[in-house]
Amino acid sequence: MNKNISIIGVPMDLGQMRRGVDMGPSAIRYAGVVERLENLGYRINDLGNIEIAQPERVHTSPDTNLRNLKAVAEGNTKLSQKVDEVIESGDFPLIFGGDHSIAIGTLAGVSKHYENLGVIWYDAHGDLNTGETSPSGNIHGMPLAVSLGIGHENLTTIGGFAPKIKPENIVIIGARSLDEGERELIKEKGIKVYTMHEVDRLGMTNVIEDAVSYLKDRTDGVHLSLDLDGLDPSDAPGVGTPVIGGISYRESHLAMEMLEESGLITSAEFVEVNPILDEKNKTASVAVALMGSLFGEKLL
Ligand code: 6HN
Ligand code: MN
Ligand code: MN
Ligand code: MN
Repeated sequence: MNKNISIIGVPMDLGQMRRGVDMGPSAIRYAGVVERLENLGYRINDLGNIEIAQPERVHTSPDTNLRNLKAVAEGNTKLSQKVDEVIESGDFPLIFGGDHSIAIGTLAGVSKHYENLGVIWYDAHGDLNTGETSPSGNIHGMPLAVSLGIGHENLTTIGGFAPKIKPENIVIIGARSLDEGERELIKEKGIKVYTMHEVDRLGMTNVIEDAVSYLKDRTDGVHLSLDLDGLDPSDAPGVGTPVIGGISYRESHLAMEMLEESGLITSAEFVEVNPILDEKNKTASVAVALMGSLFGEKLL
C-alpha cells in the first residue's frame, strides 16, 4: 500500500434529509484516525474539509425533484478537484463523509487517472437511483448511477467527462434495500451484486475472494466506497438510513484485511457517519477500526 495518505473531509449533508452527517469528518478524526494510521507507518497529510454550503441557505429549484442539486453539484466539483490533486501528488486519497452523494465528486476525481477503475460499493443500498426512480429525491441514493453517466447532467458531467466507471467494473457488497428502478438497472447493466443473501450463504471470505479475482484482471485501480450502513445497525447505529440484517463488524474487519492483502485498493472513502444519531461515537470508531484493517493493522 502507498505509504503516503492524504485525508479530505467532506461535511456534506445536502444529499439527504437528516441533519448531523456533516459532522462525520470531525467524528472520524476525533476517533483517532490520524494516530491510528501513523502508528502503522503511514505519513498522513490531513487537508482539512472541503467547504460545503449550509442547508439554511440552500433551496430546491422548482424544475427538478433532486433536493439541493446546485449545492451538491458545487460541493462535488470542489471535491473532484481536490481528489485529482491528491492523486497527482502521488498520495493515496482517503475521504471522509458526509453523506454518500460525495462519491460523485470522489469518483470524478479518481477516475480521471484510470482507464478501468474498479469500484467496491459496500452498502445496504445500491445508490443507483435517478430523479425518475428515486423514492426520496435524495441525491445520496444516486451516486453510483451518476458515475455510470445516468442521471441529471449537472451531476454526470462533473469533471468534464462521463461516464466515470463501467458497469462491469462494479461490485456491490451488503445490499438489502434496493428500489425497483435500481433492480432494473442492475439487471440491465449486469452489475455484480453480493446481497446479504450471498454474504450469508458464501461467507465473507468467499465474497471477497470472488470480488478480488473478478476485479483483478479487468481493472487498473480499485476504489472502496464504504457506506457505514452496509454494517448492521447494532454495530454501526450512527447512520441516517439504517437497515437491519447487515454485515457484522467482524465480517467487515475480515473484508478490510483481505482487501489489504489483495493490494488492489488505490483510493477509499468512508461515508454516512452521523454523530448525532450515534451512540458515544461508536460508528466513527468502527470506521476508524476498519481503516486500520484496510491499511494493514495486524495483531501479530
Ligand atoms: N445511502 N434508496 C433510498 C433512496 O432514497 O434513494 C435510500 C438511499 C440511501 C443512500 O445510504 O447512501
Ligand atoms: Mn450509500
Ligand atoms: Mn446506504
Ligand atoms: Mn483480524
